[in-house]
Amino acid sequence: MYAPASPAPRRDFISVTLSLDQSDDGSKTRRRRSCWRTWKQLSRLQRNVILLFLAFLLCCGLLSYLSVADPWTAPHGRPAEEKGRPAHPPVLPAPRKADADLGQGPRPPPQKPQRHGRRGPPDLQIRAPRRVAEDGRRTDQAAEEGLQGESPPRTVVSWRGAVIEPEPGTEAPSRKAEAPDRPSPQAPRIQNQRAAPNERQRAVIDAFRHAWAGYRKFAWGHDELKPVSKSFSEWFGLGLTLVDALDTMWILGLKKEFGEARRWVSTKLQFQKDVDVNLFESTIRILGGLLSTYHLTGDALFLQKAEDFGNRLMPAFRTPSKIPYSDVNIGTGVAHPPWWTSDSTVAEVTSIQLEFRELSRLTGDNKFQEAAEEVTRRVHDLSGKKDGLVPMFINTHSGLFTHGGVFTLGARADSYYEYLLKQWIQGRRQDARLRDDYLEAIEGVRRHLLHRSEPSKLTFVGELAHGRFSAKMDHLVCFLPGTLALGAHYGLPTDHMELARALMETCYQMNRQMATGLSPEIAHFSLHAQKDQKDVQVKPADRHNLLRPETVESLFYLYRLTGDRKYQDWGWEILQSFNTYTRVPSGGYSSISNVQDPHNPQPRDKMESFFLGETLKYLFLLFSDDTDLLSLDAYVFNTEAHPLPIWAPARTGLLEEVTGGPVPSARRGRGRRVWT
Ligand code: DMJ
Repeated sequence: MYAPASPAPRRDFISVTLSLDQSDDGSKTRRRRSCWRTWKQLSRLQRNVILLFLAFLLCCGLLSYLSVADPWTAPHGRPAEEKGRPAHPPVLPAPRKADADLGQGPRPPPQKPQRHGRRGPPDLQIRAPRRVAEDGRRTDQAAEEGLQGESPPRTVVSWRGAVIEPEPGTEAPSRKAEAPDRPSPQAPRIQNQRAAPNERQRAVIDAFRHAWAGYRKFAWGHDELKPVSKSFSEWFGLGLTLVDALDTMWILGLKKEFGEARRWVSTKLQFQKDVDVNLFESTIRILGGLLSTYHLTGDALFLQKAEDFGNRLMPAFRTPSKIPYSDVNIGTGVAHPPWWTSDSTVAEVTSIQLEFRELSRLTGDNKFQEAAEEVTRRVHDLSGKKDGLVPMFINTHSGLFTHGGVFTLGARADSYYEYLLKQWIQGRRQDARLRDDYLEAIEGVRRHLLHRSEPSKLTFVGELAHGRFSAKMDHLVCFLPGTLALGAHYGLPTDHMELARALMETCYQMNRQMATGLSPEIAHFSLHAQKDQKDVQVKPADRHNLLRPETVESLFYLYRLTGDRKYQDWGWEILQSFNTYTRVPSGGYSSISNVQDPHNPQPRDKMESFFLGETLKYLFLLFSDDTDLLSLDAYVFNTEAHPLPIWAPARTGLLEEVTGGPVPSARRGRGRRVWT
């Protein structure tokens, strides 16, 4: 107990002595009285300091709770009024003169490189990375020296802390990975036999070029462009936008841009870096981007990089439960969960399988596939689901769901459902468990999450928290119409296609009913008809738009699989809105803070890598009438829009790709096929 020697004098320092009193009999009452006496004996300064410290702890606890409970505790605000769109809406900051020249190759932005800032939802933010290691610098230098030949540097790294020693799993890519340096069977069709781009596709190419110009001038080789401040931000320090955009450039036919980016990958992209990466985000964007670019180009460089990167992610799976940690240091091989929890996000651990499975198929090294599929197996067996719907968190020690009772198809759960279907398709529809889990989940959605709004009766997918329905739908959920349509194309119930159409209309209205024509991050739907109230309501905290792809992604699937041109028209409207409200004249596009104010959409000064990797790619494909361009019978898109081949029947060999699967009737096009 605290025992002051004399009546507490005022001091300019704190001295608290805690000792266990041997004579204390341990009675709670005595302890409480003694604590109170002790408290009274403290000086005011001492009490204030202690109170301040407790308040600080309380704030930390509250913040941490909010980051988990955020979706459920969004402040209720009056729906903002929708204003008419001005004929000449305000543009984002005007370009500077110096922006003109693009021919001289990328110039470094006029600022010091930033340290790796953390990005993403607050609950994914992790500790600041350590310095780039000495050996990392040497590796970079080595890469520079090897520039002429453009052969990727063959570095040997270690997973044992700072000790550098060879280990088979982290050596330069295996012979198998180096071997297939020919274009995949699909690649020539994409590069040489496609029709000239139509007018709308040319508009997408123009948008891409504009976005790329900003990235090239102000953020070259960095993760993300900050188009308004003409600078960049780092997340992993791996040229995220560039890698995410590689296959889009190839598909759009931007050879010059692609060549320049390829050279950067060859000479600058190094994974021997002391940096933490998020397993999911880096898998879908970097690993997925490298694998799909390899498939489209046949260029072994991309497979070598993919294998190197995949190896560096593997320590994430070394957990007691085999459920991977959220983060892994690709230089030291140390993996860990976020500092405040040992949980991982369910969507994150279940949306890396397409990429890891494909990496195994290409390299012949099963460890990637085994690690990822073990997660699928364990999640399949888990209790705590509600009619196929999964909670949002899973513990890396116990392997069990945590924070149960909350069910959403939005953030933290979304791509779990997407990857059930897509893994089933990728594996030639052999694994019935994946299909059945998917079917059960869609029935769970119907039973618990599907409602209709008033007055227009829009079908939407809400959320369920401990038995209470919330009429709230993330824009992220707009991946679902496309996924449902894809499932129906592969013979799943036809009512999935009906639901897809209904949800597609809703996602379109989430854009259409905003004054800018762009969806908010989260929409709330009116459940009861009220005078002058629209179906889609937005709370002040939710009215931002991050240039996300989900609506146009689903429009692509719906058009490709139904041929209904209204979906192209809807996508065209959205592209116009991006151009009107998010295009920064000096280069790039910016996410905005207020989709309801066309006079001041408030640019947030950030161009997410998925705008190039996904949004513009899906728009380009949506406007194409060529169903052979990345045919849905030959490719499955990962959740970052990177196309990966559907596997061929085993007898045709590992490196062959399927161009239609075991198809009973229509091999391609829009015909519906049924098989199980
Ligand atoms: C992308 O990184 C992926 O589509 C992911 O599945 C969800 N979030 C973004 C796009 O909104």
